[in-house]
Amino acid sequence: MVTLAPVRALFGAALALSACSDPAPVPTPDAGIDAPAVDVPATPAVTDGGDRAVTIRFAARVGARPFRCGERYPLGTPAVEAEVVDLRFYVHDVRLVRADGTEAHVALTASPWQHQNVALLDFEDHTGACDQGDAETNADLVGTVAPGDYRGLRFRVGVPFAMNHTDLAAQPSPLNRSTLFWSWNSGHIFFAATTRAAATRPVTFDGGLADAAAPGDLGAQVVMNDHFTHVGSTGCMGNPSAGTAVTACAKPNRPELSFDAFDAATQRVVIDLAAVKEGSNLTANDGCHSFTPTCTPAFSHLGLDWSTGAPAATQTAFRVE
Ligand SMILES: [Cu+2]
Repeated sequence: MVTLAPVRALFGAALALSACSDPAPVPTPDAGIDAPAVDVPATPAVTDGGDRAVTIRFAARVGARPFRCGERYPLGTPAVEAEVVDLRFYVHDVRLVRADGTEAHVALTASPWQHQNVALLDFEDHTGACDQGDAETNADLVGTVAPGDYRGLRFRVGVPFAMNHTDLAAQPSPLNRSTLFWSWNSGHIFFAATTRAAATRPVTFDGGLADAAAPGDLGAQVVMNDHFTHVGSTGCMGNPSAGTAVTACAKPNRPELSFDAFDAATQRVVIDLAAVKEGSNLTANDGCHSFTPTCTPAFSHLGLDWSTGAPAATQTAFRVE
């Protein structure tokens, strides 16, 4: 028997509490520590007065279709029809690349979307099922760069270590989004891509998922399954709220993207939600909050090795058009 609306209402409340109840218990630190000394500097700006304005445009798609809140797409493996809920991510360390391979840093102009060379790209507009962010969207990096003949583009996804482990309430926009922040210890959610698909699950009388066919269970019901891809640093050591600074994170989880051929004047960087969700079953669980092996496929598509937290040459989620 299918009773979509009542169960969905029950789950609305449950999801609001559990939507991102990460961080999970902090894993034991292991090899690959990202100590601040080797982490990415926050502000490698070039400002010699001769710089020229540059805009690096992004676009969001789901396969070949534009990403739009309120629309449904076939997503995941096996493919299911899912609504889109969220697509936002931070980028930093933006560089244009010359023909000889040398780089010029793009200094991002301070704005509500850009702070100290960190930018938030935001493709959800709070319509339809998009209930994580707000109405505003941002698809452009706006900055300046030294004059030059540039052929390529490089950037990292995430918030630099030095800016990632502070009190959310003290942070300026765009670093102040509560739905893109875990805690002082774990810091920001660098990349958020969430979908919502109908899934059939055993449900208990109080709306929770049944652990067994216990008395009071309602039996199999259609519920709305939010599937998260939440990427952020894990294994972070320290407890800032107790006065102990975070000194390092075992798994930095900051992808580095590199495109040999990119013309800022005519091209865009496309993030493809379908590629992010490829290989993940969107109705089997609530997805990935960076702490569990359910992250493995999405991390690979974003160019990360989940087991080490290091960048990997496996990304399929970004392309140039
Ligand atoms: Cu999460």
